Amino acid sequence: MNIKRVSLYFISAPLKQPFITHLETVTEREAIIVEVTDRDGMNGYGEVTAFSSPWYTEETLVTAQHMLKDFLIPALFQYDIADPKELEFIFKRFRRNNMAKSGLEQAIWDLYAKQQGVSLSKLFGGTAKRIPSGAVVSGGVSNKAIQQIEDLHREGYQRYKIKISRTNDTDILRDIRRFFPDIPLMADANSDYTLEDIDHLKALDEFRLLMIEQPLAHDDIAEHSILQQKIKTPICLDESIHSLQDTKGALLMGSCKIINIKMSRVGGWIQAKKIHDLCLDKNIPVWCGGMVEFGVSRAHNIALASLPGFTIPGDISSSARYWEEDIIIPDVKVVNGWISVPEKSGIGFEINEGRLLALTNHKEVYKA
Ligand code: OSB
Ligand code: MG
Repeated sequence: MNIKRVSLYFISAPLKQPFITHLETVTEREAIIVEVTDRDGMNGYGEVTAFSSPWYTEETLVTAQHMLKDFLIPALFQYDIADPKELEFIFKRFRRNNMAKSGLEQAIWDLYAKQQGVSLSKLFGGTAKRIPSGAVVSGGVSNKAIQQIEDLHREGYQRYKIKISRTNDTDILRDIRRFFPDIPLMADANSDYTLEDIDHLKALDEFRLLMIEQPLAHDDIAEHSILQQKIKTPICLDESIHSLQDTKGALLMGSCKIINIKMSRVGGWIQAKKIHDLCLDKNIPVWCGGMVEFGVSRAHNIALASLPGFTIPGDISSSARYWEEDIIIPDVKVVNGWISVPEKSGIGFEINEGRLLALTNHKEVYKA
């Protein structure tokens, strides 16, 4: 692929509105944008979506920098790869650190697709020309959540996800259902419950949720299978799924009926595609999760969500929900509830270089 350089842009920007879960409130979003450049000066882009602190996964942007600098980039430079598929074996000897891997792997796939002159969607067998959009609403106070849903509904969003916790679920769901009896609604618990809450969780069936996302421990597979037998609401796993192997375990045990595929959580395109293919084969619907991300990650997500197994609207919303100005051109727009899948090569968006540089606090360049 003639890769001659990897550049890391350490960026940060304030969110237009804070992203709130019972675990953390994010107001300022940091990320690493990975740029790989070939000998002809062509660039590919990826995004490390780890957070500043390890509240969602164990990684942080500092651990990702360490992994990229000391292991992943040197390993990449050791081989003259002809196809990004080789990265699976090159990165395999470094355990986990999936978000660091995903950022670099994405950039290399983007470059490869541009070298071949195809879109990432087409390269991975995407079939959808447009993808349905869903949005996430912070829990907290009912009237705020209801207002947010009303605004999003006007924009045509096709699925609503509310963040819940043990101390704030029934009331807010009841209030939402009173206003919107029939909207496609789901709840994300970010692992706030235990099996002792089984009766409480059973009672949530009355809200006819599309699914409940990650009710139990972030590192659990087994107890979710017990819970799934006791509740009608389909369970969707998020935090528990880091790999194809985790997915196999969850499906074998019946721990969920739906999987949230986040490319960054599973280490990139190759693993995401494998999970997708397994779920498609086993008739398990999947959807594409979000990371309150900048446009580069959003662009990869759009391509991923165009694959045929993605039958449920994901957490891919307009750039304008979070950003005053995104780092891609054009920014991601939801029109009547849909996002169109670009046909241009690679991620199909240009980099907004002025904006990227304006958000960059620090840059590191590594040469092959
Ligand atoms: O649990 O799905 C989650 C964002 C960051 C970390 C974890 C999660 C989320 C979301 C997606 O809920 C929000 C978004 O990107 O719009
Ligand atoms: Mg989640």
